[in-house]
Amino acid sequence: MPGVVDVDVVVIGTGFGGLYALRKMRDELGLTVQSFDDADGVGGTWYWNRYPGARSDTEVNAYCYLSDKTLFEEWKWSERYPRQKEILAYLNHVADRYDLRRSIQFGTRVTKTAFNEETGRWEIETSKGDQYTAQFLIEGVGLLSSTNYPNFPGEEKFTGEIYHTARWPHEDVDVTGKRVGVIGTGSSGTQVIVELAPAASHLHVFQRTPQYCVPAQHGPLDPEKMQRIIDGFAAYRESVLTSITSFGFEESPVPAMSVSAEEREAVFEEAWRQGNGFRFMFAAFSDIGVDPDANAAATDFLKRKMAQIVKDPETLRILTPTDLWAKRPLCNDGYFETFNRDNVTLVDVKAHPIVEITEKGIRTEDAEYELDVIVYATGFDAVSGMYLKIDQTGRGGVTLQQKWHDRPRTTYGMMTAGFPNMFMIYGPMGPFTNQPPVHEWQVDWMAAAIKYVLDNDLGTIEPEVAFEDQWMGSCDEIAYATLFMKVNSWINGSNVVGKPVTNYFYMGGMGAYNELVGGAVTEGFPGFGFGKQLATA
Ligand code: NA7
Repeated sequence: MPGVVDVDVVVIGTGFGGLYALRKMRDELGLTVQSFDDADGVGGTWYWNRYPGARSDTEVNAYCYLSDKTLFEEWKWSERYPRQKEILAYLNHVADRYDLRRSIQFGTRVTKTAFNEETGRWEIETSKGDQYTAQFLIEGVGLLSSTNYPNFPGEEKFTGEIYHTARWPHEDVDVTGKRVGVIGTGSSGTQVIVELAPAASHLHVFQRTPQYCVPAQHGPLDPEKMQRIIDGFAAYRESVLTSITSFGFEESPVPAMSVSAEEREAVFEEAWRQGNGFRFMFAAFSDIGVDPDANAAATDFLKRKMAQIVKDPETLRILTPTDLWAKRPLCNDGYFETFNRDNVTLVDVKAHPIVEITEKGIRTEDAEYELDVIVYATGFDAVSGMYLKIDQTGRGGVTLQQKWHDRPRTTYGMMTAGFPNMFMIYGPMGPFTNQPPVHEWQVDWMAAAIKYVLDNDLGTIEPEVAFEDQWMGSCDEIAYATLFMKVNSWINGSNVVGKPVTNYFYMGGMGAYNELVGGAVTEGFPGFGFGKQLATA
């Protein structure tokens, strides 16, 4: 077709996963690759989430690529938890170092993908009107990328400034002397609250559900620790990819209730001192995320810590969670301390929900709060949201929106039956872990699948429906045995109005996933079907 460009692989997205997919497919497999990104630069989530205070809450030794030791050695991080600017600089360095930009079209959204059953190729359209065909389609569109923007009535009347943390402007937003309202107290909310409070004349925090939060213990990077990792790099990478969470720390094998109350207290105290939410949840004891008693012991400790920090009893009451600790664990320094400031007020919007945005600010059921700046820290239509924003059609004219109407269905979180040769990096029903090293692992798996198809002249690969059903069943069996399905959060889709509330993850840990899914490569991809490509480009 005239004007249509044929390539081997189209990659959507240039975050951690998309950049690595481009490099892997183009430079290691020697395929022709075209990448697209809606943004004007690389970075994915780190391009968009520029809000004050934005930073990784994974320790940086695991929040980076681990596939190239030289890259790991040459890039010098400054802090234990890098800020958004530093992570974005790293990803820009990666794009330059591997000469990736020449294969990326920025400012271009992929709007439509359709599998042509006669040619065995994907037909891809973009917001700029480009048309491509590709044998393989890799979607690195982001787990936490499609914003959740609550539709409060009256927003258009507000005369001040409105921002969403995940769509923060590129230029600095100066809140000095301004009355600021932040809606939301997840990872983004807690970070932006701590950062904006000192500058604002007054900060109102509109909290719907209270959160547990442990200290991060921010600080400079420990160069000796990094050197130890470099010295034993292969073993370190292996340990990350065979652990449960891939966070780069040693997880505990010890159940919380198997030790004495005194010992438990000492372990929690040490975990608090070391900082990091995931570390507290997974390195203190083995079962905080699955055993209600272990979880209660942890929350009892965390509530006592909060009570030692927060001075005003009513603020403490509103801030104190009453449910399990089974959202994504947060960590941040100075979060609860911020509520001791004279210029910070906590508003309980569970008790009195927001009813509208007015000309002057936010009106809840019982009061109106006058504001100059409103910050939505309301999170994401996570996991499946970005895939469903693209008009995608697989075999038999079935769209992804139709297939996933009741819930997203995938095999290994990387492919979905009826959509041959379409791969998802960290798609639904993939492992619940720290992401960058797992992105690399999954892209390596995709590269092995693609190579298998090409070497054997098979044309396409796709999961069989019955096999996908088995995967879904085992994901659900594991997830419903955890506590994460018992508390509302983006992990189970309950944060977005109208979204299916269900399991979105494989919660068996990266180590088990690595063994099970990695084994498919050497076994010739059991459970997958292959079809001859009917025509070549
Ligand atoms: P989260 O963790 O989903 O947090 C969103 C917050 O916004 C949370 O406190 C929500 O309260 C609140 N929210 C959402 N909608 C509303 C409405 N309509 N009214 C009041 N409050 C609302 O998103 P984040 O961006 O902080 O973090 C997402 C992930 O990104 C994080 O876990 C890391 O993995 C990185 P709720 O708890 O739903 O009552």
